[in-house]
Amino acid sequence: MSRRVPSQELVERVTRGDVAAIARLISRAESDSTEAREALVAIYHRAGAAHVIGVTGVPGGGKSTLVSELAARLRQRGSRVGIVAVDPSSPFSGGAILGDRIRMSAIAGDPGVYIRSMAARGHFGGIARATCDAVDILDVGGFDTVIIETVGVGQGEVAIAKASHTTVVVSPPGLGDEVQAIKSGILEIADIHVVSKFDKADAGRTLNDLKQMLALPAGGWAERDPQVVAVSCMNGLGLDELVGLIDAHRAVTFNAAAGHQRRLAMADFRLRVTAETLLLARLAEAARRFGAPLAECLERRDSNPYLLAGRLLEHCL
Ligand SMILES: Nc1nc2c(ncn2[C@@H]2O[C@H](COP(=O)(O)OP(=O)(O)OP(=O)(O)O)[C@@H](O)[C@H]2O)c(=O)[nH]1
Ligand SMILES: [Mg+2]
Repeated sequence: MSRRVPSQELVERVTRGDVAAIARLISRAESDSTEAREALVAIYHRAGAAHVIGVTGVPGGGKSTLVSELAARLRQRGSRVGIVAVDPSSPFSGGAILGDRIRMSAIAGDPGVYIRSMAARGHFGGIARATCDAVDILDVGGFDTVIIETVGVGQGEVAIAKASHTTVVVSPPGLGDEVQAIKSGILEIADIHVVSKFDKADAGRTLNDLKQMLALPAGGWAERDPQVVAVSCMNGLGLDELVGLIDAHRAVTFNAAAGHQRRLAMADFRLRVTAETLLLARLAEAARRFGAPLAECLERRDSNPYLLAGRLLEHCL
């Protein structure tokens, strides 16, 4: 192993765009080492410039392909793009992870693009918290756009969208049952809907179905007025339009007044997932120090789990 680099030094190196330092600090954020926190605090104070785009949708819907096409277009105009893939550990996933797609794409080997997979281990809040930290690290590292790819299969994955300024929901054609996407709660989080793989024969129907669903009055998403764009990564259809929509949405969320609510929602999410990490660490410590007699008491059935868990939590404050 290489020498243990002090956190402060890592922060300085990240600020200079040192990719090895970026990778190392993201790993420390992932493992949630207490000593990393000081560095992450310093990072947080320097971050806030990057446009964070969340890309989510059903497994195999074409997210990674879209992300790499998007990144290539943003690169053409000089942006530096960080990509964080929240690893689809879900059994539903087709397993084509971001890296596989990227290796075949126009941005392969481009130093202006940094790709990182977040390990999907531990409790969900921990992954979300580490993802937020990773976004900040990339931001400070000079990536002006950071894209988070996440599979929209569970509440938790969907929640990651709350960490982004602009949420893109990808719906491929031919799923048969479009209601699937509504059920999983991903339709309503979209700022921009992409109907992907629009080179496919049945894609027009999916676009119409989606537009009809969005036109329904009581859908909850109606007031968000999401945009819809049909895209094919095979022939490039709709990609420039998508970039235009993303730019327009960025302008709104970065506007001091118009974007305030959205940025507040992001901050609220950040607060909760970070609190979850802190709380779980404290709980582990409390259980280690005070858990044994409580467990004895519970084993004798002298009390009940709810009361005793409450006692344990009192030690967490
Ligand atoms: N015809 C067509 N196929 C596409 C298009 N975009 C992606 N695909 C194919 O769809 C499959 C899934 O693409 P991915 O980009 O890996 O999809 P994903 O949503 O990232 O998948 P997971 O991360 O596994 O959930 C691949 O075989 C792609 O080649 C497109 O625009 N047109
Ligand atoms: Mg993917």
